[in-house]
Amino acid sequence: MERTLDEVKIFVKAGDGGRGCDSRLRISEKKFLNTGGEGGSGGSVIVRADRNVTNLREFLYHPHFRAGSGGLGGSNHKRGKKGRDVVISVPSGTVVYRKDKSFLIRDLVEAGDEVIVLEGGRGGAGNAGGRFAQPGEAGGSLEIVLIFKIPADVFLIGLPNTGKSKLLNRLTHAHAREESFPFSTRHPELGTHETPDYRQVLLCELPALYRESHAGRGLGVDYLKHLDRGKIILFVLDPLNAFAGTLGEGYDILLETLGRYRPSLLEISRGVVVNKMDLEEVRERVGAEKFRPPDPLFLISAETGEGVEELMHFVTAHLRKMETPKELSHG
Ligand SMILES: Nc1nc2c(ncn2[C@@H]2O[C@H](COP(=O)(O)OP(=O)(O)OP(=O)(O)O)[C@@H](O)[C@H]2O)c(=O)[nH]1
Ligand SMILES: [Mg+2]
Repeated sequence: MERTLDEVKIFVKAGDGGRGCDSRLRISEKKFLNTGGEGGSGGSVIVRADRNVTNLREFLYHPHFRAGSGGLGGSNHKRGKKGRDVVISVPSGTVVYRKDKSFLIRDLVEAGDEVIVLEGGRGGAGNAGGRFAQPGEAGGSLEIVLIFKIPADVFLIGLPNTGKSKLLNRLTHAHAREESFPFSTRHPELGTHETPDYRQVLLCELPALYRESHAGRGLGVDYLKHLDRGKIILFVLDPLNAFAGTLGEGYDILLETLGRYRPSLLEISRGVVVNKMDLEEVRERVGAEKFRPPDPLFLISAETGEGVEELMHFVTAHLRKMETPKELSHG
């Protein structure tokens, strides 16, 4: 499976402004009129979210971008041609920062969102204004960091082997690897679920967490940065899991891992999914444990589909509620 590239650095340069023109028109024996036109402005550098771009891989190989220079001013007040803008296409969900990441330039959430990261240099004045013709302003240059955060609505997280991939595959057309061994999903997996009323919900499975993940063991916690964009996080649990003695313990490990990584992640809505309910042993353990998490609980089987419809009903109702403008939701 292809690695999702999350962060790249690129180097951009705006176009230089064109030189102004020095031109004189002789109108009589002793009289001249200055007619030199202004130089064209340099091209700008624009970063735009494009639905046809799905990752930042290309930038590893081509990190340099340069906009075109403005044309020279001409005689007879003719202005120089504007330099060619350069448009850098990135996936939706890309955050654009200045090089040290201390300054956020723009968060390009949706396809079509764009930002001018550098304006081209201004063209130099021509001598028509009575001054000497001027050289154009040099275009600036900048180092930019692009960070891709998966723009999913729903994230599936869990201890290893709880059935996240099977659930993702059941709900979407994804082909995430389902395996009987732990840590089989090594990179985020995405899929689009279509609801009965034709809405699209983007789901993402993150690689498994366990008690030691925050210390960098297993697959680490680096990919938790994607959760920033999530509207709902589903904790997928199964009571037979080798990485936790009980459902409660599994839940606590996940909650604690999120909180340690970034406390604000705990403010995102959650749902708890107990999977593998088709297995007798699972039903018995669930009955015996009397697990009562503080978040909405769903007992499902990703294998048979039992309980999945109810889960997605909760998810879509919640997403819809989040979209409702505040003024309307009062009534
Ligand atoms: N009986 C039963 N088995 C399931 C169910 N869901 C998943 N499994 C099995 O559990 C194992 C793990 O499933 P995956 O979907 O790969 O689990 P995962 O959570 O994605 O695992 P990692 O990505 O490794 O963390 C596989 O052998 C699945 O066939 C279920 O609802 N019922
Ligand atoms: Mg998986």
